[in-house]
Amino acid sequence: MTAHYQVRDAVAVITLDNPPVNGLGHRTRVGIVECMTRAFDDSSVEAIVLTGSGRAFSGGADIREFGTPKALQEPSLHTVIETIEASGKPVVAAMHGVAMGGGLELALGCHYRIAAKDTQIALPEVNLGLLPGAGGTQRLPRVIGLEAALNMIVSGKTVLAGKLADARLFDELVDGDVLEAATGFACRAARASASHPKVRDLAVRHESAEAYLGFARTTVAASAGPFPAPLQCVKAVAASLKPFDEGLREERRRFMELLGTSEARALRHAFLGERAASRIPDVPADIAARNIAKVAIIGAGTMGGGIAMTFLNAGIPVTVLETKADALERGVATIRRNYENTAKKGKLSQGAVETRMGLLTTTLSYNDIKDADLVIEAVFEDFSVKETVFRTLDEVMKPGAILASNTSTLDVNRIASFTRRPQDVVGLHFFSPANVMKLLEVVRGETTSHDVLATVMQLAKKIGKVAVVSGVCDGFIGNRMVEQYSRQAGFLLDEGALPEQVDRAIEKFGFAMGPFRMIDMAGNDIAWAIRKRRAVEQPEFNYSKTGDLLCEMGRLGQKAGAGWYDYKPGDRKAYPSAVVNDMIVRHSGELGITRRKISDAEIVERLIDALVNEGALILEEGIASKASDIDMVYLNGYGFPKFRGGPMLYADQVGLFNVAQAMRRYAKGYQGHAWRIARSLEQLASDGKGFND
Ligand code: T1G
Repeated sequence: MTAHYQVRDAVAVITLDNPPVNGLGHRTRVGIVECMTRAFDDSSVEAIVLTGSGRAFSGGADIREFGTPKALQEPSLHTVIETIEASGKPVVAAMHGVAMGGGLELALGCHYRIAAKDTQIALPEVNLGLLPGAGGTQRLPRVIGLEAALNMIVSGKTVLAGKLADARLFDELVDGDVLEAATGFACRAARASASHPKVRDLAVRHESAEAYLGFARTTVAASAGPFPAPLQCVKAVAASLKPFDEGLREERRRFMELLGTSEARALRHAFLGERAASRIPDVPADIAARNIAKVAIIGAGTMGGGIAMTFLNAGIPVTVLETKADALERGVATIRRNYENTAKKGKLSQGAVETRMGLLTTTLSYNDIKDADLVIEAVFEDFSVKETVFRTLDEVMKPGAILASNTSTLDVNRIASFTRRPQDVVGLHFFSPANVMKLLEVVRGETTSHDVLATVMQLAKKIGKVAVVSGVCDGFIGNRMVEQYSRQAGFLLDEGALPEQVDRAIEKFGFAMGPFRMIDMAGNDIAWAIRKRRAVEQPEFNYSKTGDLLCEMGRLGQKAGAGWYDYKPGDRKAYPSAVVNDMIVRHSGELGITRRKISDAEIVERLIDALVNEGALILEEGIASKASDIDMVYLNGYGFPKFRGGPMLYADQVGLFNVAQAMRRYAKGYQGHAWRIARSLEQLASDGKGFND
């Protein structure tokens, strides 16, 4: 059972017990109703206290049930709350840890609420593409006011209970034992009165509600982008001005409308996928992690500096090692400048800047980093340089130190072979700017030990990264997929499209930036070098030649003032380039291709299907262990639109039968041999399944 019942001094204590956060899944809801009924029937019970075991009162509805019949199976959360509210005996919520979503709604259905001051309070449903669907939009305005409730619900932000002391939400806020305080309060309430307050009976007051709500609707509609939930939240909260039952019905209707949206499914997928990524199938969840108290970073360049900031932000001391003093000075100056700029924007106090800088030390000597628990090299992407670094680290670092490479494509197994401790070697592929981008690809070598993997996955959460484990292959997960995406973008130019059309089409689909604007920003010479390497290693792996022609024209991108687009000094805007477009059209002629008008739909389909197909191959080869890992990579490192959930979830929603059909069509077209359709994708399509089933 996931709700326990115990009577102490005429008080029935009902304890939610559904680890890890007392999610209000169906079994828990049944348990609460059964315990409540038992308390009603027990004449020795004068009052009831509802509390949560472990670290939370309740984290809300059980997100894992959404999309299954259990989510709405009776007793629904509404039924549970009505049962509590209708109780003749006073029901007191004893709240600690987390009271979020349905967990807070459950407490709002109680007659009284006693909370520890540091309890995290939130109605974060909007982050899941939903709205509070068990009375939260109707009850919260009645206890903290219309505006405060609307702000909390539309933002989904967490507030500490102690900050809400002036509101009618809590009857007592305690520092000590909240269960003891609640039990005493319950006894007194039972003896003080035969009737007990219901939040639903309170009125919502606001001197100019319509004007305020009109402003809120306009503001939220303008900023919600592709997500329907924020505006629905405003409308549901507005209904709290109506009679309670009428407002509750409206909330329910709007909640059910959102529950079935693709945006809600995408956001749920992102929430659960981020957390599932930290679970590595063959690594036991309870394996002991190594302690990481000190970190060393080799290289104070853009990546090394960004990585250093990531650890400093988490309060972890960092020593940065360089070969030359001026490189160190430049690196430290850049770190300080970044923090100062953040402080100027009011996002960081000057004190915090100094605290973080105080955790940073520098050195020119390997001897100064030998006691670090983790060392990350962020040096030039070249095997000979990596070999020198890792052979030195192998000599210098204490036993048990984790030796990590920030390589973005090189073979981590080969890097590990430069040491006598390959089990301690792992890839930690950060994305630039490393102190901003959430994605961290953890590249496991054949010999990387389980406890090293467990350690870096835990550390990733501490430094605010979404970590995804990748096996060793060229480009790991993200860069390997983006290569196929870029390849299709080039073929589209050969066939009739121009860079600005391709970028515009995929940006309309939701990407932050199309492939040509993106490579102009990253530098066209990077892709050029990869193509040259590929031409030697895999001559059959062909590309559109337009990328090479562009580089031969010296158009290396924004840094050269010209790339696929023209740029003006001091202006980052990308202007379509007549010179480049002429080159593209001329090149099609040289290929003997009659250029054709290509629809935006075809552009999007070919770019996305190229990602999906490579993702399927990555799964087949075991480079990624689950489709949601691939989605987490693309959502957190490559600007895939969050409201679509990632390439693999999007393909599921298109239907793999349709995806496979399109790929077969493209496989017959120009450069069709680029479409080596993944066997697993064909199989899933014919079985009528999806990657995320
Ligand atoms: N349901 C199921 N599992 C949950 C969960 C939930 N609500 N919340 C957390 N978990 C799991 C999570 O997947 C992970 O599992 C573990 O708990 C630790 O989470 C009707 C419809 C509570 C602040 O949106 O914000 O109520 O990977 O790593 O950093 O109106 O989890 O270990 O197996 O995040 O300490 C509304 C979402 C639901 C709260 C804890 N509630 N959760 O943070 O740990 S919809 C939420 C969080 C709803 C009603 C509506 C956080 C946390 P695993 P974690 P954490």
